[in-house]
Amino acid sequence: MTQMIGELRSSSVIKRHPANPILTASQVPYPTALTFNAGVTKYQGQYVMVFRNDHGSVENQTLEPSHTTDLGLAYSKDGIHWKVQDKPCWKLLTDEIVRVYDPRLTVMDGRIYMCFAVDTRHGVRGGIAVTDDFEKFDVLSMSAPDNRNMVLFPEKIGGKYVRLERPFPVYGRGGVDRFDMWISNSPDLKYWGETELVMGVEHVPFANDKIGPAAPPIKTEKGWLTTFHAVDIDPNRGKNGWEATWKKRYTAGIALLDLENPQKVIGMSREPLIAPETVYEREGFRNDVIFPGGMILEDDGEVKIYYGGADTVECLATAHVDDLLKLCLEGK
Ligand code: BMA
Repeated sequence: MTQMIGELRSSSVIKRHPANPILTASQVPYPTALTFNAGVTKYQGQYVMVFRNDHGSVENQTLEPSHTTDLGLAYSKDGIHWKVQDKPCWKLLTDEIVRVYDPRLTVMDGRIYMCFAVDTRHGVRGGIAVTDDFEKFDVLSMSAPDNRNMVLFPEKIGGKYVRLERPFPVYGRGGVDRFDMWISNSPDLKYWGETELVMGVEHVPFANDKIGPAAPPIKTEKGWLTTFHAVDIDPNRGKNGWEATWKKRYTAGIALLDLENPQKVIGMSREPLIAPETVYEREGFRNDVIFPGGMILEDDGEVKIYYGGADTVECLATAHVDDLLKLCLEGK
């Protein structure tokens, strides 16, 4: 029997930006219905965002299961106000790939690496591409199904590239969602292995369904600070969004991983960092979804956390890095 989680509140260290939602479909100069789950980083002196566009009709609620998705591009000088480019930057549709979504950006050695998910006719896969200009993307690797939510650490650790990831071992986890956070490494970003478990869903007190990596980790003196998404399910939720069957809630958690051995969790907040509370998080295509995809540590210690709200819009929350570290270390 699944244990129900009940009411959840965001941590008091989090401030939602007053300009939220910071990006909506209305700011996009080409057809899109939902604009959310962005990867965000700083590159060449400005903020850059690659966001997910889901097409279809919001009014007619024709978004699932036949909708298609592409990735849009926006730039910003302050990380708050965004100028969306006049066309999507990536579609990646083939006979086999049905859609590309949930980009995450990591800058390494002056290049942008983008992790992404694809739905294919033979399973869900996660890929890594590299670009210098958001016009040409070279795909470096694609996982076996079913795996996604990959995020790259921004530097090599122990001489290897490292990523967090979230395979979906349905058969081995009793035929239901019981999905966990894993880590792999690679000598070249192409071949991935030495895969190990980082955190199980049962380790997160505010999840009863699944967890997965959220934004790419940031480096601090105390360890790698990393967000994750945590999902709880409640069959009593009723119709919870535009989809008749949606019974889940997505919150954001925060954890601290060891600098040299990031498989090791140093600490984790026992409570969610961000739980759905505002109208743009509580009501949309899927109600009650917080889905972080970007985290930036500013020079003054402010951490910007970008997240999709209700699978509909893109939002920003901030916190001081010391407060985030404290949450993780107190929760050990
Ligand atoms: C996950 C992914 C995300 C989405 C979330 C909530 O499984 O599909 O893209 O934001 O569900 O619907």
